[in-house]
Amino acid sequence: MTAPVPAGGPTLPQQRRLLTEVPGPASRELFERRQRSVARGLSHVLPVFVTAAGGGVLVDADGNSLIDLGSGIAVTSVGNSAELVVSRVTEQVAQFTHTCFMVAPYEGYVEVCEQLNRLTPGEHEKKSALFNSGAEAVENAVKIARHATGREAVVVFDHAYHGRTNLTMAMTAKNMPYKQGFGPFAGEVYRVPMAYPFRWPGGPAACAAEALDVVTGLIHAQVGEENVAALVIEPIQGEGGFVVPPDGFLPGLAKFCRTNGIVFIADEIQSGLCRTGDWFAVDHEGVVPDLVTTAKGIAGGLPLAGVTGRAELMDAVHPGGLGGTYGGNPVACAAALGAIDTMQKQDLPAAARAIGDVMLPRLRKLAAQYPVIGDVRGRGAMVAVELVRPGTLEPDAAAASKIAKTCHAAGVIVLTCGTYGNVLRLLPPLVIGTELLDEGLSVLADAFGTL
Ligand code: PLZ
Repeated sequence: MTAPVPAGGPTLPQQRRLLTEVPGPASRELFERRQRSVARGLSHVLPVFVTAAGGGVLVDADGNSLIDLGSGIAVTSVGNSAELVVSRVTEQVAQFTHTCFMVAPYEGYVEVCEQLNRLTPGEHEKKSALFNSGAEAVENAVKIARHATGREAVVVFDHAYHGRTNLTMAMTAKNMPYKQGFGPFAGEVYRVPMAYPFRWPGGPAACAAEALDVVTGLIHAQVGEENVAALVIEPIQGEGGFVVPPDGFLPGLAKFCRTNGIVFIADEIQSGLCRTGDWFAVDHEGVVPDLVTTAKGIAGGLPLAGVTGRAELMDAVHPGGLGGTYGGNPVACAAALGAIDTMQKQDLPAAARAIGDVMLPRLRKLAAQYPVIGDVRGRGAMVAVELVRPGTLEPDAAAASKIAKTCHAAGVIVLTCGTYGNVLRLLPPLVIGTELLDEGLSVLADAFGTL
């Protein structure tokens, strides 16, 4: 028997309520069907089948209401089925669903590009192009940089995540599960160390300057500055462990790129669109990238991604050189306009900062209590704890997985990440209520007590 399905969106009762174990019998039955029909290569954080979602909760097929501290991996920043997303999408879907922007254009696409040009850092003239997924945006940013510079090499970082297509697999650092068995990978991708304060051999205070020296030294010695088309970096790394580079590192890289004619690409797919308390994570230090990739939070859950940047770079590519059947689909553009409108009207950068002001002190208190927590880091509503064997840097992935499972069973969705799988990350919708957030954090705190 499936429970009656409530309507999703912001009117969904904002509560944690467990009617069955998690996952319950209805989800387990659906999971059996899933096992028979869906490929094994797709995995789940938590196999509950969702029937409604809104604000900070997901409701499953058994009627359980779970607190969402993951936002579908930083996507539903405006909340699931947010009011302005639903109204714009509903209007658009009744009007027309597809023309292909390359066949016959429509205003929504142009409007999303205008918004991205306005919101991304820098006062220079900008242009944008739209795609379907984050990986596709990264691929296109590299295409544009290569075309504009006439160079081939791409520099990426340890712990980087840029996607699952062939080029972006090559750019992604972690082998399992993303790359294992999927080679050969695209060439001309060079990896350099990331400024990772918690794990920097010389300690956090020396990290920015030393990492800059190492990175620029490696590029000079092993690639040659004049061969580098682009340097691609997540201003706060996502899948790789929510690594926050120390102040000075990103501005230093941007300067090095400027000096050497290298296109500086900020992959803001996870960190952008209000998540870290600014519109973009690079805003924190006033860094102005040449190109910015966006996806995830931009369209309230519909598939849309963008590349935005200096007009002269974006326009370097010949007509017809960029595109795709669905890129900038009109329904996805309508969703993006609703999402961006919501971010502005509800001042979601401020909401993200307020969430960080609740989460970080509580997590730091937990860290003082439980030595398994080696580091607490992040900004705004993009925050994580890294778990280690007490007193060492040895990653404790088992502890991270156990805590996540304990939270799931108690009705709170938390995600893990990190090259070593030992980081618990929190990415609540930016519209989550304070009480719900508090309750979610209490469940997490209790989970540490059961380790
Ligand atoms: N760049 C910084 O975070 C997507 C990946 C989930 P797509 N991160 C979630 C998974 O296991 O597939 C991501 C990102 C950064 C690029 C991407 C890729 O975005 O929309 O998943 O292609």
